[in-house]
Amino acid sequence: MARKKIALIGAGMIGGTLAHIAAREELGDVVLMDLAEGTAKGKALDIAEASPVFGKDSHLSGGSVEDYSPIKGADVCIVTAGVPRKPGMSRDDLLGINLKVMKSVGEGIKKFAPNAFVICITNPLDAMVWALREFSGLPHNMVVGMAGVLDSARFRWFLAEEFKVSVEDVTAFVMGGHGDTMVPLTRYSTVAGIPVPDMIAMGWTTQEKMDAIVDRTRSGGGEIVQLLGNGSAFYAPAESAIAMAKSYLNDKKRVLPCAVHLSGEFGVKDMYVGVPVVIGAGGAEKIVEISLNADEQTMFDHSVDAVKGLVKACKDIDPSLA
Ligand code: A3D
Repeated sequence: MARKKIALIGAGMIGGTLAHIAAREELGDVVLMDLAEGTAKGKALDIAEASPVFGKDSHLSGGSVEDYSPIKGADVCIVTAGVPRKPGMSRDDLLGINLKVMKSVGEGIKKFAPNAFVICITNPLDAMVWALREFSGLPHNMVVGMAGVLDSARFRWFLAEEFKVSVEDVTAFVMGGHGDTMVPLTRYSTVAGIPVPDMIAMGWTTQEKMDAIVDRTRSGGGEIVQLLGNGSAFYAPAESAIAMAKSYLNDKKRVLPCAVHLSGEFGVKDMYVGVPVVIGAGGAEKIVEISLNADEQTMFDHSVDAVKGLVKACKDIDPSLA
């Protein structure tokens, strides 16, 4: 059987990390594409030269987005092309620049990889994945956004630290848009199946500490931006997108929080928002429409409104999207 092909559009901090993980995990051949051709080729060559040491076989190459033909026939495309935040910037400040990038990337994918499963990471995520889907014209189930896996991983790590238990035994859910309005769902977060509210009742933590963890989850991206001083998180975002790609490539049918196209689910139409979804060989196969209590619904609606504003801004900037 021929190897799978993974196209990484954007060879910056996340793109390079994705290439490294994909090669180490032997997910398939890797093509790194960037405006900066030297960066894409240099990172591909550097990882290829590491492969005899880590002992895995895959072909790594780099190319310029002047010519998208190297992504031809890709099984998975992961898009990080664009600019990241600088300290003091919100994700939404990136909209104008990254919308133009989504247009060229979407057209490249449409022409050369129309059967790929596409994972968008570029911010502001929920609006960019929506625009990327529009520009590419791919089926909605084959274009998803990565944010919820990352936000939930941050939430899980904070919970594991608080309870002093293995990260493996903590599950957590973050829904909604990938911004300050995201909705970390304590009620659906567990330690080995025990809901977090029960952990509070058993005295393992307090409501105040949980509230602080929820706040820290919401501003988790900003915390890293401040610490790095230049650029944003890349290890955890890359790991999160790889988990989504593996679920698709291996038809694992994992239930992951992803930005997916909603057509009436949760009362939302023609928008991408983070919700739990089954990812398998059919792409985004089935949305899990969990029930929300009144407070959670209010937070979710607030988050959806924020995404709506961003989609409207995209349509205002590029009338072809209206
Ligand atoms: P960075 O290291 O700057 O890499 C971006 C790359 O995109 C650079 O190498 C650019 O040269 C390249 N690029 C710019 N324009 C184009 C174009 N038109 N075509 C192809 N390549 C282009 O950034 P990064 O890797 O740290 O982050 C990438 C994106 O992911 C940013 O928009 C971040 O805000 C976003 N991000 C999202 C999350 C989520 O959870 C959703 C987390 C972290 C970062």
